Amino acid sequence: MTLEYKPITKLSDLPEENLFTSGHRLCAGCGPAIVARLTLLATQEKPIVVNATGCLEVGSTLYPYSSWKVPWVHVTFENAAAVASGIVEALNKLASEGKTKEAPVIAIGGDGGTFDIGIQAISGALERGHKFLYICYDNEAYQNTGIQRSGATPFGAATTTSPAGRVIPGKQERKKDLIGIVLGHHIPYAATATIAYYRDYINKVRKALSYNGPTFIHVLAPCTLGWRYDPSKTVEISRLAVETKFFPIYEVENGSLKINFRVPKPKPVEEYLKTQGRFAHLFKPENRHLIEEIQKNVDENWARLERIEKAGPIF
Ligand SMILES: Cc1ncc(C[n+]2csc(CCOP(=O)(O)OP(=O)(O)O)c2C)c(N)n1
Ligand code: SF4
Ligand SMILES: [Mg+2]
Repeated sequence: MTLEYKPITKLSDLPEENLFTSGHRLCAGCGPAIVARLTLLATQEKPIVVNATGCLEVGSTLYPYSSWKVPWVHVTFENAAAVASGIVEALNKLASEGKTKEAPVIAIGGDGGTFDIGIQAISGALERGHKFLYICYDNEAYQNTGIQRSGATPFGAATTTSPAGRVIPGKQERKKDLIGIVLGHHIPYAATATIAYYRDYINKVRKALSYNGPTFIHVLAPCTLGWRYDPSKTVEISRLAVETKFFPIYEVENGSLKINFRVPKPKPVEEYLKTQGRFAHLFKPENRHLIEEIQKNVDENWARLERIEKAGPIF
């Protein structure tokens, strides 16, 4: 189902009823819970949601309860995109026979279910061109099973499978370029976002659902438990990720990249790192050079995005 793009400018433009209800068992201050709330506030028509295994699914649907006041399907860790594409085609067939209404279809999965385990199903669905929105809520580790590192965990972060200690100072590999991977499928819309900039995120969900093809949003969603910070700081940390250019906010429409927040006076990356226990070891004298390395990577990544933006459409 293709919806007309109606951006919001103020909170009162949103519906009063939230279709992701309170009473779930996600942690206080859980970033992914905020993603779910904002997503269901954004959709103009009731969507069908396909949810991969992970904190969001486990914490919002403890049998016999559910926080989702929309049709919602839990699928295995690896195949949210495959199930979503099947639902899209079933709806198309039924609608063509006048047996049901069309509905927007949204697949949502964590970084483990997206960057790593579900990537094959996502690639297939994007390549086949089904009209659905895939949202990756990125809390930068396999949080539900005990904070294991994923392909989305940033360089230097301590997790239970990249512990900071005598052997290594946290994760030794860089985060995958997820948007780069999905753009390899020449989809019409892909974007990054984070919860502090809720209007930007809501409008991106609306814009994505207005495209007649597969669309993708990668939304940074801080995790109080795995990132080790006070639950009251979730939004602040999500904003700092943007203000330090650690997590650039941009969108790519029909191959043209636009940086949505230019950050005229970026804060040093350590302002972001020091807010989280997972990076605490980087502040020891013997690891300070790693903060410089992270700053260099952040600056290089930003310069790369600016080059792509300036060069014009990439496909
Ligand atoms: C194929 C498979 N492997 C492992 C698991 C166990 N498992 C359940 S949730 C989860 C972590 C999910 O990580 P992510 O997708 O990042 O979501 P998060 O829990 O961080 O929200 C894992 C490993 C599983 N359910 N299925
Ligand atoms: S562990 Fe992290 S992602 Fe999971 S419910 Fe708690 S805050 Fe949310
Ligand atoms: Mg995760």
